Amino acid sequence: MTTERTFSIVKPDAVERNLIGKIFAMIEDSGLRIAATKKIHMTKAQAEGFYAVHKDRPFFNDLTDYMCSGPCVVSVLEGENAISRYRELMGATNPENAAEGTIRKRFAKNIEANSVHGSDAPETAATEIAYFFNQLEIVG
Ligand code: RTP
Ligand code: MG
Repeated sequence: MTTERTFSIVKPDAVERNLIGKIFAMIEDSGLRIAATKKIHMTKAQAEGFYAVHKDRPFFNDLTDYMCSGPCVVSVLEGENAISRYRELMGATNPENAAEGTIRKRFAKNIEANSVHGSDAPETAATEIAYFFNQLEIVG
């Protein structure tokens, strides 16, 4: 198996409630490593670019408003099978369906303000990492 990278966002609802450290602790306790991280406040245009894959979905405008409503923490996570492991740690999109012990079960407010984002495939991970970080900022 090879080391993989994935992209994570601690979303505005979680940053606003001072949950960055608790979410990072869950990430590190799971064995994933934080290879890069920074706090940002996205513009509407940046949020629309990031979630362009959802541009035709009914929730797109609400989602992009929410993602630029306050600061986020964007990170690159690294480890064996990091993409699927982080998706498992996050839990289901809707916290009502999220399993016990997941970040969304513990912290998410609702299906939109669901505390974290994680890439869903190697191609999206590469695109999302490059959207926010340059290679010099990532230290594995
Ligand atoms: P993410 O991309 O943020 O990691 O979440 P995901 O894969 O679990 O969910 P996805 O289907 O990609 O949706 C992206 C984000 O859009 C918001 N959402 N709102 N109101 C709604 O029905 C609805 N559905 C999705 C959530 O913030 C979701 O994480
Ligand atoms: Mg997604």
